[in-house]
Amino acid sequence: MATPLEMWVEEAARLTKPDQVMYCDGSEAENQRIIAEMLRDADSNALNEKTYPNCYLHRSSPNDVARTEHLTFICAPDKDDVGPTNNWMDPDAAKYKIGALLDGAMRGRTMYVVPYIMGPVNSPISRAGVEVTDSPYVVANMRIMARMGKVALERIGNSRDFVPGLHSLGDLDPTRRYIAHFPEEKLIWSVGSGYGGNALLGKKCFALRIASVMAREQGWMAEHMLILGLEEPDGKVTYMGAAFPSACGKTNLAMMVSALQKQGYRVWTVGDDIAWMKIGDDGFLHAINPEAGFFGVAPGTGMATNQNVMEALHKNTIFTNAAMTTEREPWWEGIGGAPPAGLINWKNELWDSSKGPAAHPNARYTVPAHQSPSISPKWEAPEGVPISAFIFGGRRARVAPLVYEAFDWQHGVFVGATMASETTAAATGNVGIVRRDPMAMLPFCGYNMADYFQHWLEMGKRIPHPPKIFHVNWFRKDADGKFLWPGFGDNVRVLKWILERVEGRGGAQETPIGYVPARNALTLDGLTMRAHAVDELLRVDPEDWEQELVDSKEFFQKFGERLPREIRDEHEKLSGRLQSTARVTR
Ligand code: O2Y
Ligand code: MN
Repeated sequence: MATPLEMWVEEAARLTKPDQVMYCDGSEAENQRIIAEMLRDADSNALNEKTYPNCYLHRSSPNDVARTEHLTFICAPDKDDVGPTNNWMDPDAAKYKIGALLDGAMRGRTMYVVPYIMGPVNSPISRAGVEVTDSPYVVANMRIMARMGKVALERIGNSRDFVPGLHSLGDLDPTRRYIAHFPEEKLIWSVGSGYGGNALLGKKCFALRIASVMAREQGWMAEHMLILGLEEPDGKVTYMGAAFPSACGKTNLAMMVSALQKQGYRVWTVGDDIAWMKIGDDGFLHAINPEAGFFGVAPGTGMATNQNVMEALHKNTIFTNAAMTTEREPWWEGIGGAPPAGLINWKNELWDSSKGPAAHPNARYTVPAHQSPSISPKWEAPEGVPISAFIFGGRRARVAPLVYEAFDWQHGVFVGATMASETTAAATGNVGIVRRDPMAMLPFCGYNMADYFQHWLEMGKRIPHPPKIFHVNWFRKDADGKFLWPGFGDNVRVLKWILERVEGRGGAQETPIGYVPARNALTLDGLTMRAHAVDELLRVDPEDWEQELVDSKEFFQKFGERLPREIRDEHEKLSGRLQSTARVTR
């Protein structure tokens, strides 16, 4: 008798009509065959075997270089369940429309069946998925990003307990590209893209969009959060989850080399992008990293910004849309040094400066997480790590201070729900535009975000020892437009204050928006910062926050009556606190 997995694969094959179907076991021998298949295409190269053993460079189609939010759909019967911040399609209409594109899409190709586990193999928090794909590049990446093959097949066995995902490159035409999620069926269909989040279905599609729906139904949390451990001089490690919109240095924070390492404060990486969290028997929220690798942005990454990842990248890594030197080594802007002569750019052309950046700005590396020197000894702990603090963040030139702590869980949910960041896309002229991105989940929540806020509020009532909630902003600028805070490894100074607050000993001062560090409560030794700059970093300007309230109210209005009452209450409370501060200072 066929298993549910085999039956689903047969159904997918009936639709897409591949020449052959190959079940992946995840072995090294199989991986070498898949890589050989990948290299048969002109768009992939093996890199320097001496300096980058087992590393490859893949060039995607130039029209397929990033996730495509406008082509990403949540397909639920009721549009209101999907909410105003997602694209909606009726499930039957989606099956009809996208089914037509998938019909025969794998003719002449191999369908690879990739069973995988998101999370440590023996963790009760982990979940299984199966991706069928016609892209060997996707298989090779999935093998790095998830626990793939035999282990997953064994876990799934005869059960129907897996999230199926059907992926085909199609013809890579953006007008025939769809990334569709069916939350009722817990099913993913993706066609027309071979890139990143669109094609590696375990990542954003399963681990966030579908998992966020499962988490709400089952009482846990699937969040767009890095997970780090901060070790103190006595060896105790405190774990924190942090959510940032893109371009806020999330990977660098997760893999930071601490500026306070000599004083005994060290940062350990558990995950760089996604956290799945359940309430443990000890009453703490326990987090696992569902992924096994990092799919990080290469440009801007160098020894000065992320030494750990740079050390990790020298073996077993797939680079996507990076440039390549004459030595067959990967190269990108920000790796350090001037572009070497003879560079081949991401489009496979001999590069010169008239051609723009040599690497695509969204060029990526896919690297096994365990290769990072910063990887936590607990990163595969089946029970996960207990989370003591959540950190929300954004890129704000003015409004948000360096760090503040929410008054309580409900206020913290409001802080997350009002998260916003300023855009950095200089190429399009869109610099400094404020974008709301609640909990950094706007593109990744698989259901109505108003209900998502409600889920956060409900979880707060259920967690006996909830994490304290903080907000950080590494990007505040002075009147001359210069960054006030050095960032990178010095961000550990802020983590140290957060840790001290968790332990009930950090000095704090109350403001209308929450608690900021008291004067001298931040460890700044070794930094040459003027007292004025520190004051400026921590300043809360009531006028800026009044404007912020206007802006967030406008955003919340999208959700109409569905917005939880508690969020409205927090909005009013903040407004009241700002007004009384204004009265006192006037
Ligand atoms: O453009 C893509 O497909 C990748 S997006 C991505 C990759 C790794 C981690 N996070 C993200 C994101 O967009 O949040
Ligand atoms: Mn992400």
